[in-house]
This record gives sequence, C-alpha cells and structure tokens, in this order.
Amino acid sequence: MSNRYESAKEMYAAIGVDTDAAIKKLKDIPVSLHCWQGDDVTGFDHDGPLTGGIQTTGNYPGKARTPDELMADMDKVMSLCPGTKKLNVHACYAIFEPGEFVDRDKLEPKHFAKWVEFAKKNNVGIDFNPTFFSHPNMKDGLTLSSPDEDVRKFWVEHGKACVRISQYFAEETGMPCVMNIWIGDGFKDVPADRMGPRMRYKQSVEEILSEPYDRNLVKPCVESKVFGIGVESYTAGSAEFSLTFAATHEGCLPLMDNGHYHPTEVVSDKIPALLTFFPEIALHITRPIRWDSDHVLLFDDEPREMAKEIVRCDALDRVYMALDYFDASINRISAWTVGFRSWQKAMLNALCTPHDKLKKMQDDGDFTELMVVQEGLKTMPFGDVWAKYCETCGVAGDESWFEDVKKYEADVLSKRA
Ligand SMILES: [Mn+2]
Repeated sequence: MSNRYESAKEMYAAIGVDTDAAIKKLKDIPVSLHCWQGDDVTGFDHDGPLTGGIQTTGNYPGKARTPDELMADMDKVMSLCPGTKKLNVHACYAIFEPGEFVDRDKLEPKHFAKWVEFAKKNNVGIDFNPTFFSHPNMKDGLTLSSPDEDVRKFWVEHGKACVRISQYFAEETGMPCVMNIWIGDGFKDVPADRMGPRMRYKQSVEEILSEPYDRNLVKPCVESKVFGIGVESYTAGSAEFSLTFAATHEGCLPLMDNGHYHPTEVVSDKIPALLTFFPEIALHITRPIRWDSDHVLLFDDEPREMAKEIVRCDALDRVYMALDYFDASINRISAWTVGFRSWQKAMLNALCTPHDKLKKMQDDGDFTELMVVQEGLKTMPFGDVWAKYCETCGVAGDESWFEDVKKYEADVLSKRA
C-alpha cells in the first residue's frame, strides 16, 4: 500500500500536484450529512405522507423509526466515511418528550437538544432546514406563498422559530449553522397569477429574516427548484426568484441543488458564476436521473466537475456543501456511505488536479494540449491517493466497509419490523 502511494505521489508531483497537501487540506473541509436518508424523509413530528412535490421510492427493510435508531445509523455511516462531517437536520426531526407535541410554529431549541448532544458527542456542527412540507397546514400546496394570511403567518412563524433554533445550534456547537429555506409551493396546471405568490413568498422570507440572529453564526439560504411532482407547471421559488432574492438581501445565500434545474443545465458552470458576485454560496449535492430523482451520489462526471470548480476558484471556505438525496430501494446505510464517500472522492480528485497549469493552457489558447492533458489526468493513479487519504482518516480505502454494513444489517436493521 505505502509503496503504491509513494509511486502515485511521485507521478502527481511530476505534473505539479502535491498529494500530501491535498490529503491534509481535504481532512478539514466540512460536508453536511443529511439525516433524511435514514428514514425516507419522514421525521418525528407527523404520521402523514411525504408531500411538497418530493417522493421517495422503494421499501427496503430496516429504516430508522426513532431518534435513537436514526442517530445510531448516522454514527455507523460517519464511522465508514473519511473527512469532516456536519449534521443536516430538518425541522420535522424535532424530538419531543413522551406525550409532548408542539406544532411547527411553536418549535423551540429544546426540541433539538438531543441533536446538539449527538453533534457534541461527534464533535460536529449542525445545519438546519425549516420543513415547509408534509404538514396539514399546506393549503392547496402553498405555505409561505399562500394567499390565506393565517396559513402564510403560520409558516412565517415556523421560519422564525427555525432561525432561533439555528442560532442555538451555532452557539452550542461553535460552528456556523446554514439554514436553508426551500418551499415546494406551486401549481400543477397553468396558473392565473404567477407574480402574486412570488410577492407573498418574498414578503414571507423577509419577515422570517427579520428575526434577530448573528450573521456570523446563522447563514440563511434560499433554494430554488424547477418543478415537483404534482407541481409541474409553476413553482414560486424558481431559479430567478431565489437568486435575485439572495442577491438583494444582504447576508442571504443562494443555494443550488443540482437536481433542481433543467436536465441539460449544470451546476458546475453556475458555481463560478455565483462566486463572481456572492461572498458565500451553498450547495445541495445529489444525482438527478431525468428529473430531481435524488439518486445516491456517485463519483461521476458532474460532481467531479462541481468539486473542480470549488477548488479551482479557491472557494473551499466560501461554499457550504451538503448532501441531499434519499433512496429507499437499497440499504440506507450503504446509500448514505456511498454518497458521502463519492463527494470526498470528487473533492480529493479536484485537489489533485494541476489547475494552474490547465488555466495557463486555456489562457495561452493551447486548447489541443488542454484536451490531451485533461484526458491524461483521468488515468492517473488516483485510487492510491484515495486509499492513502482514507487510511489517514482511519477508514477503509476500498469497499471492504460494506462488510460492516452487512453485519449491521444482520445485527440491527433486520430486527426492525
Ligand atoms: Mn435540496
């Protein structure tokens, strides 16, 4: 193993890449691990169906049913993945005392104390998301953009409660909390008014962000979307709406989910465009197959290109990275792990790319050589650098981690009825 790494290191050094430095750098970059892969976006505050235009498919046994099960599963995933993790929690994952319940507009930090305890135990930060779906107070599919003032106010109060909870997370963990606002509000068929819902959505987010918070601790974002299931004709929070909102509201970040654009658009190209203007941006990283299907992230072309853009823009400290996918058709621990490890691979690969040399070729107009060299990079011994990175992080560099998952499935998951 070490011979293979030494040999790979020499080959990378010959093209101007310091693999030791790449490994050292990646270890400290936080990536947010989404709690909702573990239970198919169900949460703990309701018994109803998943709504809001999103859907999980599959019925693989062993999904987490309680906070303890979900956290045990996340512990297992984190133990199999290299790098620095952060937790990503949705408001519907509030943890109540036995017999206790409050609705989303009344949520308090105490309902997330167990998440803080879990984060502290793992020495990780927490990102947060108000949950504007899977709730009876979505009226005609609308929340923050609802023309019903009582409905709209309910959801504004939910957003404000989430700002307070985000501040609590940041204060408790000592790490900033990215608070992402995404709504599935929209219409199945041709609307009669496209601007009204957007005016109300704008007003609602402004009201939410009027809740006092420390801008160094809470990083509010708005996430756009192109369409959802049952919401095919119109979504209030479109790309133009969300990007313009962030651009015109100091301290609010644009969040791009690479499943939330038309299929021929690529977020890799949008990253440098936004970094040209915004001090900080946020990402949801997923694998859309023909639509926003939220397949498990793989180490394939678009994540590789996205990671390269973050690294070559020298923006690892300006981009908040979070995973967002959910597959209920396969072992969920494995799904989580494959996705997290894939993004780590994409980033390590990006850190092992001689960007300065490639940029010079572009600027000098050497496009023939640029193509030749970029193709050559694809067969560099990246696997040996990856294995070394995993070894320094104390996790398996090959797929032997799956043995652990199979054992966990036999000992733990299969016992869940
Ligand atoms: Mn997303």
